[in-house]
Amino acid sequence: MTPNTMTTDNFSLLDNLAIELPSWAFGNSGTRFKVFGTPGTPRTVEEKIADAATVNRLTGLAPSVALHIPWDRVDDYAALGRFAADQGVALGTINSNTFQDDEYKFGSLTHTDKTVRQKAIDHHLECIEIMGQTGSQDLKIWLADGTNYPGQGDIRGRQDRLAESLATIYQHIGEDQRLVLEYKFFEPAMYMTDVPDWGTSYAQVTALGERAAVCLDTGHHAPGTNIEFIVAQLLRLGKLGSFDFNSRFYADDDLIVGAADPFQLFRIMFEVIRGGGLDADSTVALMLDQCHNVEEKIPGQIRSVLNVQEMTARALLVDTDALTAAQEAGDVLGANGIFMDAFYTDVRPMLAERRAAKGLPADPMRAYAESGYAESIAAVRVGGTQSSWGA
Ligand code: LRH
Ligand code: MN
Ligand code: MN
Repeated sequence: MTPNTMTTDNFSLLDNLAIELPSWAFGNSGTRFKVFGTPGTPRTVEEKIADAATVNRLTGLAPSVALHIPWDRVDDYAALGRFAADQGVALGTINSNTFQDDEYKFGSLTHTDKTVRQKAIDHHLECIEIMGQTGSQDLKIWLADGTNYPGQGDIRGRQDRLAESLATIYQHIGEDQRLVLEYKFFEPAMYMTDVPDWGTSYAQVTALGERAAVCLDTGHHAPGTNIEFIVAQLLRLGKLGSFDFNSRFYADDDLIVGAADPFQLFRIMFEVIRGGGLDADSTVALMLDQCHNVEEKIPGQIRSVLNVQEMTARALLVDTDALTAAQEAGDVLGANGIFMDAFYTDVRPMLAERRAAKGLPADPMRAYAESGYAESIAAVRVGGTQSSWGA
């Protein structure tokens, strides 16, 4: 039996951890039953960015903010970029939205009507133009396209039209830009979704070329799916472009990452590290895609990035030499024990020390509560319309 010698030698990789925040996490969200308002909720994109920058100031983990178009449409994106930079963050991924217009009732990039497909393509071209102005690298495409009843649509014809539409969009992706295609197994389509799984996304992006990759949203899988396997496979194939982190108990809940299943997050981060996804030259982009329906939004985002950091730190503790030796010796329980030893280690004191050494608050949740920021935005952000998921 190989001795298990856990060390923090690899902890320097934690310095490479950067988690992009979604602008829409700071707006009000809810279910089809009710959207609750919260004092201090942003009314403008700038206010969303200011909240995201607060999360970054307290954690040092969230240097960029993703925008969703048209929710975050502004007249001057270069000015928005300067505003973000003044706050200490950058503008990141541009997310397209072809799921809220009446014309898209029967699909967008897959629609049988060429004029609807063209409208959806043109929307993506607008997003690429915005990327030029914000300096964003990634165009993230998630499609609500799909059907509700067997026979409603021609499954194969829809794939063909999707391929053609994506190829048109891809022609406009710049040398330093990427197209990432997100999959989701169901919802809003209930019978058949046009990009339901990593295999479909992989097939579509592979046909496009080098600058197209898969986006893995952790909430978009059937219960019981082995997500870390997908992570390992996509990294192996060089096609894991980005993550949308969140967690789910049932369907696409968009709950705080690591809240539902911290062990799953640990296993995912272990595969990310194993596949080089945390190396300095990694091209895997980590992002949250969450909503905070009943909890406070800024602490919700702080908790989320800390959860990713904690599970990453635990994954870095795995004694990989001992693990490989146990695996190769057929030592099933020994290998499992090495893995679990790392998972069960409480890294919070070590991370608090690291933060303090870097001039960050040792306890960012507490620092936020004591900062007075929540009270100040509640006092100042009166009047106007609070932003919400979808606006
Ligand atoms: C779809 C999704 C996708 C959207 C976001 C708001 O469920 O995960 O990433 O852009 O939610
Ligand atoms: Mn998503
Ligand atoms: Mn989702």
